[in-house]
Amino acid sequence: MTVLAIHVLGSAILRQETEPVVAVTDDIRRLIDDMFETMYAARGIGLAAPQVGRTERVTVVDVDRDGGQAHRLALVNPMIVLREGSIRGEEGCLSIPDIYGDVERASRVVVRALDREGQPFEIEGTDLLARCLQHEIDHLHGKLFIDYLGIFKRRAALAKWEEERVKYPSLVRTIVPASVIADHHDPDREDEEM
Ligand code: K1U
Ligand code: ZN
Repeated sequence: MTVLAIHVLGSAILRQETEPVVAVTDDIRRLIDDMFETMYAARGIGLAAPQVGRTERVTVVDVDRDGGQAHRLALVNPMIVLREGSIRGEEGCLSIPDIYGDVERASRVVVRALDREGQPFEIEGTDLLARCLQHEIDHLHGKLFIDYLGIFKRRAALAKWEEERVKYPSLVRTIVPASVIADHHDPDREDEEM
């Protein structure tokens, strides 16, 4: 499995509509596995294909962030079939590192998707899972959490991002897996970016 580079705000692919997956092939399964590897290495709770430079309608989620198998969710062609309630909560994005904002989302959703084997399933999400599913499905339609911020908060987030983005001249983040950091740990350098 491979830890993939993550595209950051400014990379055109983050604003593109994805393409529905016609068949869940070995290539899609490899993409799913690499996306889980990347999401855990970046310490995220979700990741969508455009964030790793791919146009397929695929996302992965694990809101428990313990790296175990039990809570892994791979969703191919996910679609929200029910939204209920509304709640504000803080969001971050692996494609806009160090920027956070409060977003109003449905408090409960039901999502229909295909799994890693191409089998249809439905998942109900509340709390952080509901928020994460909505955030990831937005990514699959070119939408980012900053789009929901009011004008002033959005302006402030973008101004902070202008300072941050100089760290990513090629508009991608290279994530160093925790195992590599442990092997070459330099106590004077605590961040994980390369
Ligand atoms: O898609 C992404 O960019 C991943 C993103 C998912 C997400 C985080 C928070 C709310 C909704 C969706 C992240 O994993 S950001 C990093 C993170 O782990 C985190 C940040 C804030 C709250 C909880 C987790
Ligand atoms: Zn995101």
